[in-house]
Amino acid sequence: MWTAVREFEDIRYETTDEGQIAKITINRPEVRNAFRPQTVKEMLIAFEMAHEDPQVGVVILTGEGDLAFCSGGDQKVRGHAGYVGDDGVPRLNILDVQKKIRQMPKPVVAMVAGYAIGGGHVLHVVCDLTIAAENARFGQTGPKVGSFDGGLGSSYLARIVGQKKAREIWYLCRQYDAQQALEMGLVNTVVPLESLEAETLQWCREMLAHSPLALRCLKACLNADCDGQMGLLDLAGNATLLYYMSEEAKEGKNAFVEKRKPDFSKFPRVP
Ligand code: 2NE
Repeated sequence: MWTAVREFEDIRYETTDEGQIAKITINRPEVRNAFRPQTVKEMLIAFEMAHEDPQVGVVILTGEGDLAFCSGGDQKVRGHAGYVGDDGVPRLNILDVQKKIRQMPKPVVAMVAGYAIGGGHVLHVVCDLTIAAENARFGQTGPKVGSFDGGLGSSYLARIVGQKKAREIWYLCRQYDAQQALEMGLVNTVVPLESLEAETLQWCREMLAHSPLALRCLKACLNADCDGQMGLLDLAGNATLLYYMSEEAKEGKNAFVEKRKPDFSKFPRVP
């Protein structure tokens, strides 16, 4: 039922439901789906494909197998100043994926079986929704392995679970099971492992039945609350998009192209 759209080395990019649902799967189960620079590069391409494809309405992010969603940065390729790829350059480019998930104007759903740990935990945090299997386990490891994510990984986490809980998660590096995650509002629902994908698809289909513009604007509005001027940029972009669709905006453009004065008199100044 899934159709592979493009071949990658570290991920899979597939669609279903006539191309309306895209699924990005981190495919490195031998390291609990830890990401290396190549993985991140491919994730960025896949998210861009989903963003640009007008057919796609919802994106699922997941990990291959039942053992892990993602275990964060691949510690075996971590070098002096970041995660080192074949080109020898150290990078922390997973932050670009976080930005992409947040900024793309379509809901992104984390489908979590097994571990969502470290930078893998942050990935599910930045997704719009998280559907967890009963075997899911969540946590940060940064202070244990000499790392931290003070950006969305902490500040946005605190918006979700509150300051005290976010500090506990980061300072103590404990793991939390799916039920605990549900109780702290970190995930949207917990389902048996065998129904994880069916349930996730059901949530996606419910969203697909709703107004794409309404969902798009809601995402931008909810982001703007925490994203400062970059949040306003996205929110205002949506306002411009809607304005371009109006007869009033079209009058301005048409008048310029037709080399005449615009006539805005017929457009009401609504209270
Ligand atoms: C994920 C977890 C809890 C799983 O435990 P378990 O017992 O199920 O598996 P095991 O045996 O630990 O792992 C299986 C194989 O996967 C590798 C392991 O080394 C092992 O390989 P072998 O030794 O058998 O060859 N593996 C697992 N996670 C890996 C990783 N992240 N990098 C490289 N190899 C990994 C357990 O494995 C675990 O705790 N993993 C480490 C989690 C972690 O600390 N992640 C990094 C956090 S920092 C980060 O992600 C980050 C950031 O903080 C800021 C910016 C960017 C990234």
